Amino acid sequence: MRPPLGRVLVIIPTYNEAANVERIVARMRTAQPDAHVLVADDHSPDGTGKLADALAATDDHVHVMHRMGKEGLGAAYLAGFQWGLEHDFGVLVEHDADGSHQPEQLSRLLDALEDADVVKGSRYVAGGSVVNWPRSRELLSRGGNLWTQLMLGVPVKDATGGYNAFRAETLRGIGLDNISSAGYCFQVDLTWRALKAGYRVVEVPITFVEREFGDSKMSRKIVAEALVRTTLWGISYRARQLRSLVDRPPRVGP
Ligand SMILES: Nc1nc2c(ncn2[C@@H]2O[C@H](COP(=O)(O)OP(=O)(O)O)[C@@H](O)[C@H]2O)c(=O)[nH]1
Ligand SMILES: [Mg+2]
Repeated sequence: MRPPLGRVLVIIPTYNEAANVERIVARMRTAQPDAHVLVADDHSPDGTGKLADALAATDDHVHVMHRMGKEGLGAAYLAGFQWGLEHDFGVLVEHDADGSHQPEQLSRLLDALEDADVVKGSRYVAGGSVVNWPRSRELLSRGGNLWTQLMLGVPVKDATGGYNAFRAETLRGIGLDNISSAGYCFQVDLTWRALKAGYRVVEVPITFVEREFGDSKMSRKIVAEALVRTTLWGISYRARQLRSLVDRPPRVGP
């Protein structure tokens, strides 16, 4: 049996999410009244940080981290994780600000975390779905996940997904010091590290809904980063596999 989960911190990274931040924090506070929320804002020019400050001023379960400037999703999450670990949260959750992730489905992730070290909200397991995504975006996501499975041999259908719950012990165990992935590949990076360290990673179905307000920060650079890094990890992983096969050939026969 794993230890009890402890207090939950939901980290919501924001860059220009003024149209979304109040709504998503309110939904989370209603869906999970005991959970704390940390908005990690990269000095959004549209005033998202100020809106979050106003929420924090009247709610002791809402916190805001003001960062110097846009440094990518990965860096914002790493800073949020660090803050959560320092403040003794037992569970750290990644959650988008734009309505793509449903706060009402967090209970699924937390239930599964009772018997896991990492739980990934998954669009691509039975019961999971994607709503209103352009076909091109879904193809990119499915292709990216297929490539990740091929390169890394990971038994995870939605490695790039961004709705994830970690036990604090898992994050401490995998170590956060030398993670430099910035975009989607940050999610693959964490999943891959957790699996390599022997942690139990479980997927639960989620409904991913394309944002209604504000703009996606997805870029070619983010896709290229994910493609290059996953491929390099895969090559070195496959080379290690090959070396260990050569060093210790499988025994044949009785
Ligand atoms: N703090 C911070 N948040 C970011 C950054 N880039 C994206 N985000 C947030 O990460 C979440 C997902 O980003 P989004 O642009 O919706 O990506 P998409 O859903 O893949 O199109 C949203 O809450 C964004 O505001 C960044 O550089 N810094
Ligand atoms: Mg989004």
